[in-house]
Amino acid sequence: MPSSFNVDEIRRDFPILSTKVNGKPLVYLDSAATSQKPVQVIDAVSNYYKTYNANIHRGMYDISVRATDEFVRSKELAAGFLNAGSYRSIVYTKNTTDSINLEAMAWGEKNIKEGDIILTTAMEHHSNIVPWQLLAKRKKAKLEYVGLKDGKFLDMDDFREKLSHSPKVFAFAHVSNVLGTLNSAKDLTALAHHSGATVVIDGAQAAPHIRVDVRDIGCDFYCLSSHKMLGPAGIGVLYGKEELLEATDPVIGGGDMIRSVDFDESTWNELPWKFEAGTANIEGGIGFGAAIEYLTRVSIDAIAANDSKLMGYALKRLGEIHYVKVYGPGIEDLSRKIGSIPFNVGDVHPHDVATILNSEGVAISAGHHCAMPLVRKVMGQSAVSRMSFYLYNKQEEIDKAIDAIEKVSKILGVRNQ
Ligand code: 7TS
Repeated sequence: MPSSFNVDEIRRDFPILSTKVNGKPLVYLDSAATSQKPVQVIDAVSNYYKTYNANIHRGMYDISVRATDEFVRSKELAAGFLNAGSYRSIVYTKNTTDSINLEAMAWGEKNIKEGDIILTTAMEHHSNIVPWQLLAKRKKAKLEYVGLKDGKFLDMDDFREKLSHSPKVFAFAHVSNVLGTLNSAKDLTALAHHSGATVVIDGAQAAPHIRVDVRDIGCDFYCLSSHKMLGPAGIGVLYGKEELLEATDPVIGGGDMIRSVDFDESTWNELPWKFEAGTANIEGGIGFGAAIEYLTRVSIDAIAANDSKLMGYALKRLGEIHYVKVYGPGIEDLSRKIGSIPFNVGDVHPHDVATILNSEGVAISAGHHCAMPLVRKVMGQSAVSRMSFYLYNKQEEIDKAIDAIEKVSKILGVRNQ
């Protein structure tokens, strides 16, 4: 486990990074889709299965007590990581999608009425659009979107205008999974609160990369996925202010979420358990705890600094290729850009770009990135390529990606779009 930021040392913790693809070392530039996992996380999950696999909250024998303790400890780690104040604010879900849906169904069901305005933005992942569409349809509410300026940042004039109609809720991405745009969560939250809106933040692309302090931001709800921040898939967080979670009824009923059950009615367990019906993703929680310990040990600030260095280098190298078009914030906006670079290689279809890069061992993603309104309506593209970075990436991997992009031009010939 590295004590200070040393990418070679970090890379040794990630077994997959020494594998080969098509005979070439894997260059993994798709961490925005999911991150790779360090051996410390793999071992934490494996160790649970091998030495104390048991259901939790049963407490009658040693291994169940240990499993419960480790699971609760992971929530305490998550609460500390987000500066949430207490693990009572940390509801475990399957992922960011599940967190936003839970929020929209539980809080939204009670608080959104016919004619109310739900406000989100034009740079959202589908998981921060579709749950609100479903809620709006159920409640006959209106769904509105804050537009973008120059295809990069939220249009603050449009935001202020939309806030003047007093939306009930404002849901936005802390960081866009396509553009890499970092939204100023604290400022947006303050403005939305001033207009009386409840604030829900999709932190799927922010929490892995930057220090997130939910109490300093002041948001009401914050959502993230473990699998994008070194942890296992199948576990995510819905952070909620305790008083809001207390005032919200659960939407899924069953074991573990109750205090008592009678034939006619039931009473709910205390926070956060009242939102977690059924046997939990115990190994997921334990692995997520190990992931948070890893990120904390490396230091999230050091990770952010390294991300920014890689981002600057990649933007510079891509900017040198005349037939590559980069979208979203560029090198002049480095402090407001995190994780992802969307680009196109002339008029070559992004799927062909990704396929040729794959032949060189370079993994990038291509398509609409589950943000169709952004990619199609705002960026005017049917698809884009995207490279994304994380703490284990090196400058020389970006060089390999650039070489592979030049190979695309040699193989297919490229016309500027
Ligand atoms: N919100 C954002 C901003 C995301 O980037 C993603 C996943 C989600 C929500 C949903 O996360 P999940 O864990 O619930 O699936 N983004 C991506 C991506 O860009 N490529 O694959 C998944």
